[in-house]
Amino acid sequence: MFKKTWLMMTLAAIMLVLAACGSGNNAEETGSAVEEPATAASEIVIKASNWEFDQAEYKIKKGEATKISVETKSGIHGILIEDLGVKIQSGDAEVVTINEPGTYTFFCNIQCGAGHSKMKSTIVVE
Ligand SMILES: [Cu+2]
Repeated sequence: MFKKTWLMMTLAAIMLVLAACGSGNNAEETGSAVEEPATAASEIVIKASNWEFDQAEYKIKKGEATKISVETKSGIHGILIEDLGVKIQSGDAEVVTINEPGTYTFFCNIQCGAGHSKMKSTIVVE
């Protein structure tokens, strides 16, 4: 855990340096793509542990901006909703609006150990 945090901070520092060097005259645009979680109409929380998600399905209303939060109770996990191209690490959240009803399977996208391949759940949009 500690090592990982250190690595992330180092990477962040490197990115900052690179960004500072390469920004040139479009520095103004930095940060324009940041998500605004406050605009979500509803929220679901996906709790991950070793080695499962707390629910077999999570429900979202179609067309409604929904904040998806990922929390970790044990281990280090994240989710990847392949069909939507959405990736969220534990401790993070993302606001998504899904207009197409259906069942979207997602997986843990971090090699978290022996039960990793069993970490699978679904988001049902209706
Ligand atoms: Cu995993």
